[in-house]
Amino acid sequence: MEVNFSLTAHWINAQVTDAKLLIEMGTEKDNYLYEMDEKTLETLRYPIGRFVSPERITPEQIEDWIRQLEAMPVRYENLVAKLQENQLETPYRPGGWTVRQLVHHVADSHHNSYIRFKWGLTEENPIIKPYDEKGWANLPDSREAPIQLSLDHLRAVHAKLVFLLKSLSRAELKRSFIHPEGEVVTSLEENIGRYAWHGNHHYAHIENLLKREGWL
Ligand code: NI
Repeated sequence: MEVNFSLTAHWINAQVTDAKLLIEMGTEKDNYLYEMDEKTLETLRYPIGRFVSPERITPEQIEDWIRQLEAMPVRYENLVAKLQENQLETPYRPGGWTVRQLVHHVADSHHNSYIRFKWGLTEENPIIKPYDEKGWANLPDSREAPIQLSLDHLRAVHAKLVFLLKSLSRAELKRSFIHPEGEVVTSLEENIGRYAWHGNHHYAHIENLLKREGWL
């Protein structure tokens, strides 16, 4: 992946490889090549760690995840609704998505997740349809559209999703779907946790950027 963007430097070129992030930066006077180590990159990418499903998922855990999903749209709204255009166009890390792309991505991703819950509830172990996240994030509605569209979208999708999830029986929560990559079976209850994590994960990307920039 290669992304070009300008900050205070004259130009910056960031390349993410599997293990490290290479940043070339040019100012009026000098050019720099900065190699970010694997640990720093991992922390920037996974500020709250990767999702790990608990070995045993309790009803209390599920309730807590649902509460997190319920509160999420307002938390996002409070975090980003007042940001200026230049702030929305700032990548959360060198070579990463901008705040605008992150907000649109969360709405798109949770829209897909809502559909996966419905597939899982109405079909026997359906194989879900993955989507190209990076491709979607580079479509015009992710790169350029006002974030309010996705904040509204997220509010509607989460309201409907939470309504559905609160109505599910223990047996329905144990239903599952299959991801075609590696044929991984995911239960609906685990998927609730995954998307609570996913919302918090991207929220932390934005919050940490705002803190670093002194914008909070
Ligand atoms: Ni994501």
